[in-house]
Amino acid sequence: MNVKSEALSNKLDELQEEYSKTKINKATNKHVGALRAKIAKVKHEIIESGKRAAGSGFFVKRSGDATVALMGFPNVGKSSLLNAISNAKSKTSTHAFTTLTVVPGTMIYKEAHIQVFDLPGIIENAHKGLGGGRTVISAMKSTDLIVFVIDVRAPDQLGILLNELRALNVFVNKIKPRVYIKQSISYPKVVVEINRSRINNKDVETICNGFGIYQAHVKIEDDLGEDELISLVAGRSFYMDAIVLLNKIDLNPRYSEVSDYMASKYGIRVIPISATNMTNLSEVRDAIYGHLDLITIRLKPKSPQEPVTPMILKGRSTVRDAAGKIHTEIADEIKAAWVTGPSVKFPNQRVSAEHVLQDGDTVTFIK
Ligand SMILES: Nc1nc2c(ncn2[C@@H]2O[C@H](COP(=O)(O)OP(=O)(O)OP(=O)(O)O)[C@@H](O)[C@H]2O)c(=O)[nH]1
Ligand SMILES: [Mg+2]
Repeated sequence: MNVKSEALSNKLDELQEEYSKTKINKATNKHVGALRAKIAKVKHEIIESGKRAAGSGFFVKRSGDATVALMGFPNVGKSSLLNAISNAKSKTSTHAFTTLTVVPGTMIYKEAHIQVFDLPGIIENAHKGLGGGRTVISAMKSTDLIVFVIDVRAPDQLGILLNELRALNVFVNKIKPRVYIKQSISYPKVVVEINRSRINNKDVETICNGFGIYQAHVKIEDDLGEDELISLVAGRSFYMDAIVLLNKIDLNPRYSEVSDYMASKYGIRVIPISATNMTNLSEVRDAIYGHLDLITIRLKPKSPQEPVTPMILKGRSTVRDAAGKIHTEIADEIKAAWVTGPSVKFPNQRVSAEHVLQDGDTVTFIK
């Protein structure tokens, strides 16, 4: 951790301690408001300094149709898992901190090329930069799915990992709350409109002021807490999908109790596995593919001499999206398509360019 981020993180600790010690009443109201705004500002600065630090960290080159990050404590078996489900040969060993950089591997599933990143182990206080944690987490943010790897003998590691992510404004398996901020000098102050949220108008105004927003209309459509609003206003929140792999189940015959406990405690999908014994790995591949929300379609050329080519798309893509993946010009020219498969009622059905495709469709573009 650099000197600046360390100073900021100490400052945040001090402010938060002061905040927790201050009794909230009429006399202290103003002071509390100012404290909250200060906290918001320091949090923002920490995130910004982390972003810069991450720039000098490892370079993660995206390739393929989607990317996935393996995240977990050191020595839980991330590298062993990567080697088992992809073409990678990441170094493994019996001691912690074996992997020190990002190791990519490609997992091919149903014709999708899914890039899996093996990341260095994360430890408690990673969000403050411990063990290079900030760099690891920022590399993770650029992926489409988090795959937590947890040692069956230490299930509560998951809670620590979730807290580390939360401290860097990564919200796991949560839908992004709808918050709209329209700044304009036509508003006398921060005008707040809340539909249903535990946060109140005054808090919203204070937080906005903390970020230099004094004249605006703020509309909050979903329930969210103070911290979440702060990171949204700072424009730094990330919403990511995640699953859990409970590894080394060969070491605990009562692993299914652990798995059930975690699933209910954290409300997350848990798959018990053994990376070294190759147990449940097909379920892992299936879950990764499923959570990435990908579909595979087939493009049928007009002349039967040319080959049919598979194409991977995000779920709910249209005929025009598929055309756009070949070339933006083609996307503009497409008027319709003939489709055979799950998204239509009969083979070679003519559909518009806005038709939503499904996994397993075969498509012929009509210009
Ligand atoms: N018994 C058992 N051991 C495993 C399993 N998976 C991994 N291991 C062992 O756990 C140790 C650590 O595995 P790694 O894959 O290097 O762990 P890692 O999470 O990549 O560790 P770092 O790179 O240090 O973060 C090695 O000795 C592995 O053989 C498993 O399913 N069962
Ligand atoms: Mg490793």
